[in-house]
Amino acid sequence: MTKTLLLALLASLSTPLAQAAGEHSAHHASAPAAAAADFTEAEVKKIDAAQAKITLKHGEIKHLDMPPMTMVFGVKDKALLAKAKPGDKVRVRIEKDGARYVVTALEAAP
Ligand SMILES: [Cu+2]
Repeated sequence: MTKTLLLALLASLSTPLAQAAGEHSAHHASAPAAAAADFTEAEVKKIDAAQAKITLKHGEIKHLDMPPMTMVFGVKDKALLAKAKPGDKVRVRIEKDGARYVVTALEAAP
């Protein structure tokens, strides 16, 4: 009984939030969805395959409101690390995953 009430309460609380999120994305529907995670120019500084980490000197990441800097990222898939080596100029897609930033795509710079 208590559990049911709690679930009902949670459901009623989360519904307005979900609607707000839906309206928010609808509001920005005119911009391409990919704009939320555009590719960012970067230079590979260091690769740590064992830890699935990559150090990048990246350009401005507009969708994350981050200025250019050198920092360490996690990677979504370790296989991405095989595509690059230190010194390479690359383009990466960076996305926020909870409290950390992860590289979800990586390709050689054109
Ligand atoms: Cu950064």
